Amino acid sequence: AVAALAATVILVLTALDPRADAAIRAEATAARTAATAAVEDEGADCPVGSTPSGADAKLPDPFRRIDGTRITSKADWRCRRAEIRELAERTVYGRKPARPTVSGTVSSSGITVNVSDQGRSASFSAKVELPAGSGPFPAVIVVGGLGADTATIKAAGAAVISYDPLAVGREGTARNNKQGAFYTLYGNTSSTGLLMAWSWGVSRIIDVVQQSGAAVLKGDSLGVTGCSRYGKGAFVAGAFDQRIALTMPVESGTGGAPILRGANGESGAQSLSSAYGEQPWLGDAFSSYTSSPNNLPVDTHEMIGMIAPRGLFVMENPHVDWLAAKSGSVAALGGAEVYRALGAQSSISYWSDVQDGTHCAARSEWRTPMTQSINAFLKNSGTGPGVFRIAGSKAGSLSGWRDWTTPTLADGGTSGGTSTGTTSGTTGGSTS
Ligand code: MCU
Repeated sequence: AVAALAATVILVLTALDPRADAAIRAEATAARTAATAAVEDEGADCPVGSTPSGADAKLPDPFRRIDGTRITSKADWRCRRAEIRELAERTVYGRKPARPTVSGTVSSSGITVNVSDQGRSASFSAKVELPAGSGPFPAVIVVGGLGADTATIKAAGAAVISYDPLAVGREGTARNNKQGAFYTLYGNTSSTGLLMAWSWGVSRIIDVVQQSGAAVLKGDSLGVTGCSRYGKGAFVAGAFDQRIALTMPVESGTGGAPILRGANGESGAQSLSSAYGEQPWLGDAFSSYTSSPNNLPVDTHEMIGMIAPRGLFVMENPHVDWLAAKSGSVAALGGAEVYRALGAQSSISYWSDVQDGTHCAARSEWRTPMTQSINAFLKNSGTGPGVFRIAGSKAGSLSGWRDWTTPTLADGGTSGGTSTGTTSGTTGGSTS
């Protein structure tokens, strides 16, 4: 029914517009292609200097390079993003290794993923549920079983790929004995935390979908979502894989979307040391920052910037203080400045103004914007919701958190930026 409705919309558009249906579709596809990338990390070749030290109680300037200069063009964002990616790996999440050897299968009911690297191998799988109609379908990867509104996803015409991240990074282990497919490959003493391991698993599912050809699922039309701890994982997955067209973290709390500098000071919110200690979600290196987040060279508004200009819909719950929604609103407002600078403001949405306080409930308020997001970013139909609905009780103010302004970035080529320092990033296989 939804596919038929979409077809009707296209027909109506075609009737209103003298151009052919194909021309409209091509234009929409070009717009989408500009946002997503063919590869996981377009900045893997960018040089990144050493980690800056020094405390700053305000949010770091997303547009200022490690060498102190500011970017001036949209093209400069590629290597500035790589700096943020690298600093986030070093200090918050741990290393995401380069793609290992990946193989697997995709069917209408499931995906198998086989990974191997330097003689070690592991496998995991995911369940597939198709929407009505005929494929190939866009799809949303649902991290963990909690609370994702799979009915809305399917009603919008996207398949659901249910992925159990615990098979890739188990909870309940000591940091020096991590378990799961990621750690089978990279060692149980890897300093990479579970969120990044889960995110790596999402990327390997995408590898398999893309390798399989578009018989069942469309590898260039994939989203990711999850709630709570799996919202943290969905957030990290979207930030660290530029092939993901739509990221929808739900009620992710401390260690997810909310600014790390805000968690310890937000009334009732989970503290950084609590999130660090509850499970090995964050990387081992984060232990240095749990009581001094002002020393972090990055914050999550910049991880949101890593998702820009791709589709992002952040959902939060203002009724449970533990979930740090006020810090979440600041992250979204700060990250939106990157979207704005890149000319993609309508691609980020945030919504915490909801009635039902149950953690990970499927909320009626989110149905329409979620459907709109799937249509815009996974089906090339219309634009994203482009809304910011922040609950008054948890409305943070960006102005108190920044001392930088948002530049007008030129459309042209790259500028400035010395290339000193070590080249690093996703080229190495080591995670410790
Ligand atoms: C919001 O995510 C977590 C939270 O960080 C934990 O402290 C709490 O125990 O569980 C939440 C969650 O995953 O709930 C299902």
